[in-house]
Amino acid sequence: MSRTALRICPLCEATCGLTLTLSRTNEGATGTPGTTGTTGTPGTTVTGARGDRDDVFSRGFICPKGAAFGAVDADPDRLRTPLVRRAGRLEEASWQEAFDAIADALPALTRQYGPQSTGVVLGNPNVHTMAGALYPPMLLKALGTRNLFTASTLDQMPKHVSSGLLFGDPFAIPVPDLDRTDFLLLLGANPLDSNGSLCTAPDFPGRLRALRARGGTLVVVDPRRTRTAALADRHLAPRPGTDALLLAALAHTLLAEKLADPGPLAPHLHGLSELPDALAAFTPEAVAPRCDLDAAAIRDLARALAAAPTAAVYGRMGSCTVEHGTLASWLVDVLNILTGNLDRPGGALFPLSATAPAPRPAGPGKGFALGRWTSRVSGHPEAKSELPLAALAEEIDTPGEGRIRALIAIAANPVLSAPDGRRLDAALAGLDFMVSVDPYLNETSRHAHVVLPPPAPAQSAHFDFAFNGFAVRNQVRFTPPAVPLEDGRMDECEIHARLVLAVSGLHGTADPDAVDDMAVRAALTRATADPASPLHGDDPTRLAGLLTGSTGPLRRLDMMLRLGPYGDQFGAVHQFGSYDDRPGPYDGQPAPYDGRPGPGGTRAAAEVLTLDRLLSAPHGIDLGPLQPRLPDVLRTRSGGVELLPDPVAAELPRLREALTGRPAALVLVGRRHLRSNNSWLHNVPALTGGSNRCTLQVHPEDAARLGLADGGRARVTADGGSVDVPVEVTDAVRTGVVSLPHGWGHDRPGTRLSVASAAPGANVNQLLDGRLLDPLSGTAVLNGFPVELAPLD
Ligand SMILES: Nc1nc2c(c(=O)[nH]1)N[C@H]1C(S)=C(S)[C@@H](COP(=O)(O)OP(=O)(O)OC[C@H]3O[C@@H](n4cnc5c(=O)[nH]c(N)nc54)[C@H](O)[C@@H]3O)O[C@H]1N2
Ligand SMILES: Nc1nc2c(c(=O)[nH]1)N[C@H]1C(S)=C(S)[C@@H](COP(=O)(O)OP(=O)(O)OC[C@H]3O[C@@H](n4cnc5c(=O)[nH]c(N)nc54)[C@H](O)[C@@H]3O)O[C@H]1N2
Ligand code: SF4
Ligand SMILES: [Mo]
Repeated sequence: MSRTALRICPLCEATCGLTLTLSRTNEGATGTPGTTGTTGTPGTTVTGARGDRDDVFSRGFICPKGAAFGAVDADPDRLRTPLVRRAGRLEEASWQEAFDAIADALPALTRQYGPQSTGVVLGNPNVHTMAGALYPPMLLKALGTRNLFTASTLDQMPKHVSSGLLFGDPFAIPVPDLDRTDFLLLLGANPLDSNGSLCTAPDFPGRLRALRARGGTLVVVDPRRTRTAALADRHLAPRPGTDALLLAALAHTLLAEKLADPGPLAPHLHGLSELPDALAAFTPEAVAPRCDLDAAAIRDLARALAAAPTAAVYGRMGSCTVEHGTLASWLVDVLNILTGNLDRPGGALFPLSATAPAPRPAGPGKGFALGRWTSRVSGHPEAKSELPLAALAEEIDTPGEGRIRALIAIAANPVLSAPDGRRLDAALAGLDFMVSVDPYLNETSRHAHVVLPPPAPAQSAHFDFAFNGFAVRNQVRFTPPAVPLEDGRMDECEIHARLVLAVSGLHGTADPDAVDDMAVRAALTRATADPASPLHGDDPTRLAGLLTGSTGPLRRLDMMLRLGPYGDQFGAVHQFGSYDDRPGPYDGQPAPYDGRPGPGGTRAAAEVLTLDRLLSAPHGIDLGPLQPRLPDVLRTRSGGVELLPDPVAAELPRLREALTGRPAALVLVGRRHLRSNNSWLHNVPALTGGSNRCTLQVHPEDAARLGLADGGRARVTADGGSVDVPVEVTDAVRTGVVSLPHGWGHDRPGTRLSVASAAPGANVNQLLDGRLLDPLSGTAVLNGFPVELAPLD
């Protein structure tokens, strides 16, 4: 017999709702090899996954990764018990033994060497798990360390920094209003393969097609002719690393040709009058040779952007993980502001997530500071309380006071995902103690002294704390575990809570629920002490007693929903009475991307939110299209938008220098494949092979010049070392640019990745030595760095 269960897909930022088919293996429903396996209660297998057509946001969309959910879930290489290092070898152990080992080691190290001696690395899947949202802040507080490194400094940190400086809040990131815009300028993103990033939009491809179908314009800027570029009205293929120059020239043109018109934003803008001078050098004619674009095409683009009834500029990986990543990220929003598109329907809007703090009245905020401390070895400034992941190895292997001696890595594989994996690999091997919270024994976790494996995704509840804040439509969804927790497994929330207890010296004396109770108490105490809160003066204990939810993390979710912008404020007020008075979902707005309205009645019934209410809506609750939110979102010290913040102004001279610098003859960029996900899906047979291969794409002219043949092998060399790779000759990359995907290099001993290690690929990040960073954000330059190529055969 089979049944179905809903599960929000955790495999990318699109957050599609899936309908899983679950079968009892002992009743014969075994499915095909490679797509099924045992998981959950013995005998329960995920035998299929399809898009949930009733999901209020994804409406049935699914991609090949989501369709392979069963195979991902059932990978036989997933660890089923904790591992503990004994006499140098990792051996299976009980949870008790694993946490005992941590409680024995970490507090003692802190006592001996101080709190900075423990580092924390948080990897990408933390934004895809409930545990990753709820516990790491508490872990960091318990440890008292500033040595925090996350995947953000290999990714979107430039955007956090530019938003922090512009709006005073690093999380106030405007997203393109995909379903309503008339014009989308998309730089350095390939959503047809990535399914989108910092722009949560299930069926991003369908939404782009709908944009064109309603007469809108799509312009893609990418040195590769990606599948996204192939969909565009116009594709510009600049030299990598020059987006900031291109964007500056667009802004310059708007200002010089008097096309800038911020409209109703004007009263909130500070520094507008200083922009023309700051950008004076960046004429289209000045940047064109460096970008390798036509000056007239740049002018045309600026004019088209200004002329569009509504437009959104959106930049992602290819404009972030580059030399001037923060400047490019800043200029993206400068353009949205100059064209009056920031904060208006059809432009770029700030989503309002159900677990965000309730909106507060506009006014000056605390602002955003950079470089409040610096890293020990190279003096890199912190950004958003993080240090560059590219500098982790040197913080471990450079002797001296304050050296990192212990590491907690959660859902992170920096040996492959960060620069110079070889150095990091050696550094990890020299740690006094390391903990990995990871389902796999991989290139990074093989160095751990204790590995704590979370259960497979079908056994975990799901709520998108992070991505609802970047979603193109306000909505809220929750899925409980599809399959009960298997015997001997521990929910990832409990793993994190016990880790907090173990590093706090409370292992064995307190219950993991105590960690959640602490979080609840702290938040409710803050709310009741806040004169602006409707709960001001109330009793935190009374309020805590009102929370529903069968587990600690669910009670926390209930609390966040109830305190949030759509919440019931524990009955104190119907705060969002105004919410119910808003126009209906699509009143006065163009139809959504597929013309189908949301399931009838959900919105009318969307009374104030609680966990119970969310649980009664298994396909989610639609909270309507994005709404203008200025000036309430602003948290700068001035209370306005800081168009030309000091750190940006101080960085501009370096961008001016780039106008005259000599470009490298050959640079490397990355690429993503639809059926891959960073470093950890190469162990699932259903997702490997085909186009998902680790090949070096080279333009035919470059191949001829360098004597490279399609199918041959080449050695790529750069500052960090060399890698040998198969060559794929294709004109999908422009001349002077080669492309190699990341996340490969599964050839180290001591892992348990039987599929991935049989086709290991090469680690592109070995080409980097960790020194090349976007200075304002500490983000590694992963795109557009110089390489040399030589044939191997
Ligand atoms: N050259 C180059 N390098 C890049 C990039 C690039 O474009 N080019 N992209 C960068 C980007 S954007 C990112 S985000 C990083 C990603 O790099 P990382 O943050 O290191 O993430 P992954 O490589 O995806 O590895 C994720 C780890 O989490 C584990 N994991 C999977 N599911 C779970 C779970 O539910 N719980 C826990 N606890 N662990 C889990 C996996 O086994 C794996 O060990 O890579 C970056 N590196
Ligand atoms: N299938 C799949 N989906 C994923 C992931 C995955 O690994 N596989 N990873 C997830 C993660 S962690 C993230 S962060 C997102 C990222 O999702 P996206 O932001 O869409 O990133 P990419 O797909 O890497 O696309 C970046 C594009 O930038 C181009 N590029 C390189 N250099 C430059 C440049 O200097 N200028 C411009 N304009 N373009 C440049 C590259 O050619 C590439 O096409 O994807 C997520 N989704
Ligand atoms: S696009 Fe694919 S991988 Fe991403 S959430 Fe949807 S089904 Fe999952
Ligand atoms: Mo990422």
